[in-house]
Amino acid sequence: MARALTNRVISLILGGGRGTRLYPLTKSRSKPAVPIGGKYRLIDIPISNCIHSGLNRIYVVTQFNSMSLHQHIVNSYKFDMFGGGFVEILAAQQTMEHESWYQGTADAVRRNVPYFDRNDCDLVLILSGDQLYRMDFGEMIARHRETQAQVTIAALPVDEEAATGCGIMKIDDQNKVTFFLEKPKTPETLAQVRSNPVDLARLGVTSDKPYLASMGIYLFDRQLLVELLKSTTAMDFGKEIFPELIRGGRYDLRIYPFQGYWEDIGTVGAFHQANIELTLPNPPFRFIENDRAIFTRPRFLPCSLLSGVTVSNSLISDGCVIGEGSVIENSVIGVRAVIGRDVVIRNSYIMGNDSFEPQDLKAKRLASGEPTLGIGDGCVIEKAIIDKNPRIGRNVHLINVKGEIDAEENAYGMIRDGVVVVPKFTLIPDNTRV
Ligand code: ADQ
Ligand code: ADP
Repeated sequence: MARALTNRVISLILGGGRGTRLYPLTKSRSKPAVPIGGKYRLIDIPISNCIHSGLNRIYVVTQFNSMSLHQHIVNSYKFDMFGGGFVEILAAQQTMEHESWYQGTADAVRRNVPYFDRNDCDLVLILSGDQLYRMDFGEMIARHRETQAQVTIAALPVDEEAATGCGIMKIDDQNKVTFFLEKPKTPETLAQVRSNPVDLARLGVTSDKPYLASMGIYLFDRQLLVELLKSTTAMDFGKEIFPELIRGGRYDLRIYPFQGYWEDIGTVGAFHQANIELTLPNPPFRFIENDRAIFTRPRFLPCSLLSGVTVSNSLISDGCVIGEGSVIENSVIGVRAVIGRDVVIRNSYIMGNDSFEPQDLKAKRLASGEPTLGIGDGCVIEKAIIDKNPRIGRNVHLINVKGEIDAEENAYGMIRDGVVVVPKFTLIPDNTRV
């Protein structure tokens, strides 16, 4: 992709509101810092897509900046290597004018206008921070410039079930957006936003996906974006800004059709599923493909030590120790995970540990009968997410005994979307049943 097309573009990654849908993974960290795929963090996905697309001026807009997010970004993205770009975190903070947190996506962008309203930027690429996909934004930018659109929205054909969770668009024969409705729920509204079969055929879409969903990936002419944000109080792009822009008919909004793998992983259920799907023999998403690797922080960790372990369809990250007789199936095991003997782990994401447990501390804990770092002997863990640095005792079963879909938070975590989630640093006594 010619540099000239992309070097006047600034990317803004929306790193999350209050993170309630991913709670308790966001209990003590900002959403972009949530670990994914064993050794990555959510923020690595949009940043890597940007870098591969020749975009190296990137802001991450987030409600709060955790030490780990800052460390991760500083240690992973050293942009002198990429020719003078940057990745910077813009955390919501109280100022003389604004006391509160960002009120929505448009508000988050509005409060950061000074960072991109500059003469060396003519387009602003707005991205979500909680999606798993690989896209060449360079092509989208080229299409935007070619068509002289004012706003281009990446669009994915979806079925009816997915349509209810997305902003849905209708287009004309020039791919201009003629209608935008955020999360249509009723049969009437769904019928209203269903695409014309002729348009779908032109895009090469099969008839079981008759809705064009906004992927939350927007390319805006910088001046128009600044004007809009200054002249309105709209808090949200999907609910307010797009419908309003289209209603007047004065603006040129187009779609950029996309048909590759793309998943919104903003809920516990979707996040769990996306991680488990990485373990399929033919995963729908790979962290490296055609030289387009997802980047992350380089670590210097030893290889994992597995003694007499039965592993199938699983990802085992570096620095793990897994004890004899354990069985790991359809699971992702994150960096530095410590798993005892005769443990069974199925359909789970074990995030691992931030550091190794010092030998003397481990000895002290063992002597006093306390659980040590990791997962103790004889545990059974199914359909769970175990956040970092757990101390799970022996013979603990985390299997959602009652088959609940959602259960209130207690000392061991909570159940969301049928997934048992154990927050960071949780201590679970021997023989506990969840
Ligand atoms: P949602 O994902 O439901 O739909 P939203 O919750 O607004 O929309 O999140 C969009 C992105 O912005 C996410 O990455 C989120 O974390 C982030 N975000 C939300 N509020 C924020 C805030 N206050 N500060 C910083 N970041 C914030 C959107 C669109 C739909 C589209 C789907 C596709 O509204 O039209 O179909 O994305 O996933
Ligand atoms: P997260 O990124 O999971 O939100 P933190 O904010 O706790 O986690 O930060 C994790 C980082 O902090 C790790 O990269 C690690 O360097 C450091 N860290 C966390 N816990 C410890 C510890 N007990 N000892 C040393 N370093 C730690």
